[in-house]
Amino acid sequence: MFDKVLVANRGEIAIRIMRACRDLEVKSVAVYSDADKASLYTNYADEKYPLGNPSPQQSYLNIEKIIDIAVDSKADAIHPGYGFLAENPEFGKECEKNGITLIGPSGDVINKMGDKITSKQIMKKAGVPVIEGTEKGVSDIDTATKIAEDIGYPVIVKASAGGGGIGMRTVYEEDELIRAIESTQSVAKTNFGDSTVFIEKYLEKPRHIEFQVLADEEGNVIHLADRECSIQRRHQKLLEEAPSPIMTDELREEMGESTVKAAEYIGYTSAGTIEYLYDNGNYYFLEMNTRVQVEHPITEMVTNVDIVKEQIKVASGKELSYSQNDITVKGHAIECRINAEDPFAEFAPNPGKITAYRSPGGPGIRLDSGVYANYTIPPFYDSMISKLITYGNNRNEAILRMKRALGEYIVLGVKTTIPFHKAIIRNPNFLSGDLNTHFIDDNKNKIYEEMEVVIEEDLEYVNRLKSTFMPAKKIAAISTAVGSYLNEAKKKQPK
Ligand code: MV4
Repeated sequence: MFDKVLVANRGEIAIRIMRACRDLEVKSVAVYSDADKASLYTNYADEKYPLGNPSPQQSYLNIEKIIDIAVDSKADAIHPGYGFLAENPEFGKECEKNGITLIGPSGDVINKMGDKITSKQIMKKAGVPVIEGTEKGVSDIDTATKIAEDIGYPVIVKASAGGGGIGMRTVYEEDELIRAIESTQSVAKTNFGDSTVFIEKYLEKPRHIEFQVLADEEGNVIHLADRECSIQRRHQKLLEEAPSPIMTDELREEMGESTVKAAEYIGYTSAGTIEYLYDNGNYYFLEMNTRVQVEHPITEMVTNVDIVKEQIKVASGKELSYSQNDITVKGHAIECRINAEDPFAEFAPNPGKITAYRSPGGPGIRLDSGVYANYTIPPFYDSMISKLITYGNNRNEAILRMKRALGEYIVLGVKTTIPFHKAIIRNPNFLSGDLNTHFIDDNKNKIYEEMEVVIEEDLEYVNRLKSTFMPAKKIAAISTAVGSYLNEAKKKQPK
């Protein structure tokens, strides 16, 4: 096992990784920008080293600085978390040159899975279902027209180098095809420096279901079942659950087998995720994420496997602690991503000082947080401040616990997505498990109406807190903050 691991990330995921290190009795090293000197993770680590200027390019994306710190601190491995350098093959090469283990898959696999056409070709060869469409890039319009006609409209034009929802256009009739191809090519060229595009059948109301993979260096590959990730807004997930409400033992067996086959075929190591689109009883490979994901805790809750711990163990050359037969899905878990964003202003980031903070607790609650009372959220990075995860023996119990936990959770001073989550958790379509990737758009009006109700309930709750530990002055401040939020919310109702 490693003696010391440097965590090349910040916020809640940095703490999550350091917790796994501590459980393994491995020392952890934090790197922090000037904006993260007072962050929770910075001071949780056994050692901390400054990165200087807060700009991501100069701090958490600065390969040279991070490698230098790893060498100086005598760390034998680096965990990149998600985002930043997590899927950067260049970083892996630099680690290798300096004799440092990168906790993650090989650069070769990252490259292959980063290209949508390549990954789709590979998965097709591996025998994993893929969406009907072109197997290569298309550029001439005659070929494109013929292909689209064969597949049948609607089709979708996608950039091979695309990501985060950038470089995608749906086409409902032939007239729109040329323009869609040209515009996707141009967007792809600008954003990714590669104008290659391909065409697929467009699935109109699919679910996004993904499978967690773990693989060691001995060739052992297992899957940790499914997560339902359909509830997202502009390609940012808001709420995830495990298992998917539509999952059956048979479908899990089949999709799990596909997942393991896919990972085996590419010689995958470490933790990873295979994303599928599920439509009408069929599932199709969408892409592979070659990192540990934000939503990994819901899988940890229902499988009882510590994914980050396993990831560190396999990177140190140990075998996986589990075989497929050891893995069962028990109960249900839900995660709400709590962002410092204003749901009444198009989810604009709302950094600033957290003036009052109270964590939820009790049975079935897990809070992976990167913040604390009086902490100031810096404006330079992602707006996620914590992940609230609940577990129950079944979906209904997990939902009721989420309702309770969201109700207990107080974050004041900055606007958060908590009221939005409260509204989702009461939505009838959510409650019945009727989900697809258009859930937020399709339920928008209902969600915003419900938010008014939940904010009024927040006000009542804060008033009841008067007899608790908080000084009267603080209670007054909270009441004012919640009250003004309610007024604003009423003004900003979308048409
Ligand atoms: C699709 C699709 C429907 N049909 N492909 C969005 C992100 C990118 N990685 C792939 N995406 C989609 N590809 C076909 N052939 C719908 C989406 C999609 C989506 C997928 C997963 C989760 C949320 C989504 C939201 C909008 C569109």
